[in-house]
Amino acid sequence: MRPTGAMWPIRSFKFKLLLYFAIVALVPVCGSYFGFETLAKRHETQKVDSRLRADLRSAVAGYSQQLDTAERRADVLPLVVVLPRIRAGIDPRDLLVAVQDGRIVAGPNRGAEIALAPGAPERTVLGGTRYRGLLTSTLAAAGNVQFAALAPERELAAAYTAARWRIAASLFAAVLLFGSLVYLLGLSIVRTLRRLAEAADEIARGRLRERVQVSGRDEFAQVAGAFNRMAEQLEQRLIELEGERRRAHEVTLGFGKALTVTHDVELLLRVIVETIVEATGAFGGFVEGRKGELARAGDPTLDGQHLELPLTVGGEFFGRIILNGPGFDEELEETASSLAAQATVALENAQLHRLVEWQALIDPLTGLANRRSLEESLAEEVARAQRLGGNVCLVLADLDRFKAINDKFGHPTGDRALHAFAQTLREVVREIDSAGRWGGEEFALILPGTDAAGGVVAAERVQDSLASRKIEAVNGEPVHMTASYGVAALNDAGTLEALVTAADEALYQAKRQGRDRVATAARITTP
Ligand code: GH3
Ligand code: MG
Ligand code: MG
Repeated sequence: MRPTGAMWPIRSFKFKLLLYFAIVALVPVCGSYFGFETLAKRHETQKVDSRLRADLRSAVAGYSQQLDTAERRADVLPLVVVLPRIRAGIDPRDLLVAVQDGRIVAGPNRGAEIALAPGAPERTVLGGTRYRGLLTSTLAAAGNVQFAALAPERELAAAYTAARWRIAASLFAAVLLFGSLVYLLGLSIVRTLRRLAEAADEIARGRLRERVQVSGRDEFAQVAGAFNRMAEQLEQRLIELEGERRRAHEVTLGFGKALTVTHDVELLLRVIVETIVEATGAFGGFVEGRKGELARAGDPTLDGQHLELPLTVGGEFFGRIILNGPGFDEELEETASSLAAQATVALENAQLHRLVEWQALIDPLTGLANRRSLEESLAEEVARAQRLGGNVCLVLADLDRFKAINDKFGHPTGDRALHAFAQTLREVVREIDSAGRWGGEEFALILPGTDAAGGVVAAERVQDSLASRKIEAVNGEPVHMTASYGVAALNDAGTLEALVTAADEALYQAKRQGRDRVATAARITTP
């Protein structure tokens, strides 16, 4: 527990309680003390007064008796003799004196004046000692005699002091008793509060299993109960948060991994929409591209709230993700946007990857497949033909005297001519055929399911098409260009290597035979 006010330097609640109690209790206790003291004083005085009255009654009665006896003997006794006789009925603590005309005539302090009014007890001083005294009225039948009973004030004072001590002791005992009760009460409150504070500290340290013992049904028990319920809620919430965090972590991890392992755009889009749907708790969602739906997850047709996330890839509009779910707060929208942003990066990477891949397989001058791509295609087709049975025909074409064109018109015109031949190939080949640049001014056609005769037909078609094509040099002059063709089929050659060698040899043969012609190992066709 931390002290909150500088006003109260006392840190313990039980001492504060005790202090409050002392302030609240001391005023009535002091009042009671003075009240009780006055009462006790009066009581002690009354006790002494009635004792004095009893003394005098006894003295007067004793004196009358003595007088009667004396008369019978016809003998008058002096007071000095009578007084000791009647003293027997007097309280041993008191003095008894006989008084005549305001002066003591018998008993202690004989001859001294006594200043007492008859009938009313009063304070008086005799021989330096203070007394409380009571005087009878004059007993007329016995020669103006009065009796006075005297109780020493010292005795009265001692009684007062004893009474005062008794009162003080009782009040002190009462204060002590109540004080102890208050202290114990404070102690029990403080213990409960300390238990609460300790438990709260434990919870603050992350130990959410901590609970406070609830005993009784008072307000403290209610506070403890409320505290326990709060701790339970916190624990529950933390478990939920932990679960959510783990799920988010797994989603992010899986998402990141999925985005890096594939450059397949279709697969990427599916992963993206699935992840965003899961992360936002949506019913479903789909990616809408320029030409329609590209991927979907869950059920986006259910009744719910919509959220649209645009996908801009490489600075261009790619499409948008449309989500449908029970609701999207700011946090969920942020999550979805952040995932969409990551998705954008992955899609950009996929596009770049595709471009690089394309560049690796395409000849940049002609836009046809390059040597590597042609070799891969050829290997694939040969393998398929060998596996399933069938044929593959390879046609190699080489531009005739191309060096001369370069020399005559310059390299840019040579490039133009290469481009024109590539266009010719493109126009002639079927969908399933592949055309590419074999290298320099050499080109290749791969014709699956075609024998050498079919290859010759295709080569002749190219030859015809090239003959009718108008090619212009950079300076506008027409360029006449022919090519020689070597044709070979797998079924004749046997293996891939033999096929290439046979086609090459056939081409060499066509060149030797005079160029602008188609040759197979077996047959040569002339224009
Ligand atoms: P042949 O009829 O025997 O094939 O004669 P040719 O001149 O075509 O053969 P050669 O192998 O002597 O010359 C090939 C020429 O092709 C040489 C080279 O400069 C040219 N060439 C190769 N690649 C390119 C290219 O990309 N652009 C241009 N402009 N010329 C190229
Ligand atoms: Mg050549
Ligand atoms: Mg050539």
